[in-house]
Amino acid sequence: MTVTFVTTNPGKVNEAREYLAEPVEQLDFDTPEIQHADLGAIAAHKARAAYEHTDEPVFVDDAGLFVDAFDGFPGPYSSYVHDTVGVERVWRLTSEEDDRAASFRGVVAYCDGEDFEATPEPVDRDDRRGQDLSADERAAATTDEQVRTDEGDGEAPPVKLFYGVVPGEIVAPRGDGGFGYDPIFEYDDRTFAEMDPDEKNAVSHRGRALAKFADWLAERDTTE
Ligand code: ITT
Repeated sequence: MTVTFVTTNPGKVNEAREYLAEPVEQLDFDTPEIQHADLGAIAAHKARAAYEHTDEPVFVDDAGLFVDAFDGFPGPYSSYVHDTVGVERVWRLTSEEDDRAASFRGVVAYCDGEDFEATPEPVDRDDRRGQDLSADERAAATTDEQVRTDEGDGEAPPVKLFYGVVPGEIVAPRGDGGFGYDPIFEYDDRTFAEMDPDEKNAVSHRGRALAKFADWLAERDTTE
């Protein structure tokens, strides 16, 4: 089965192809994104919109850079900050802080209109909009889960979420590889931009989320 990765970002597609046994096709479509403090809610909404657009099995990815000294900013606003403030100035702002710790967080969200009968221990959040999750529920939503929302016209298809996190430190830009914030994110003495794609995948937020997604897809294929 071919899975379609709906994203405008070819860097993400290269990383996904390293992980998934299934052929991955990119659909370069700018899926509408809701504003939300929680990446999972953004990704679930994005996956459902992508599925409605294609009517095929799709996955999307939503990621962000969370700087500890700024209480997680830019986090879900990483794309906007990247395009406005820019990576160099994010580094300069962070360099004025004693604490330069940060993390990349990412969520892969999959939707194919099926009910995911084979999902191990799915959490069914029936009839609940991601936007209405309480703070406690959002805090709890850091494990892989199935999210179902009712968008009004009958039942919206469920979405399966896979989370990944990697801790690191913000440093002066180094390296030519990767994309986005990679040049200023250091993990184990190297920035992500100084790593090959497979090295980055082995430790990155996306790699961790994709590994879980790949396992789930493989298990689902064998149980169907
Ligand atoms: P989509 O079409 O998939 O949404 P995007 O590039 O807008 O592509 P996100 O909204 O998920 O993706 O990304 C938010 C920002 O974080 C954006 O500026 C990315 O370049 C950056 N980013 C995401 N993943 C990253 C990674 O692995 N390394 C460096 N920067 C990353």
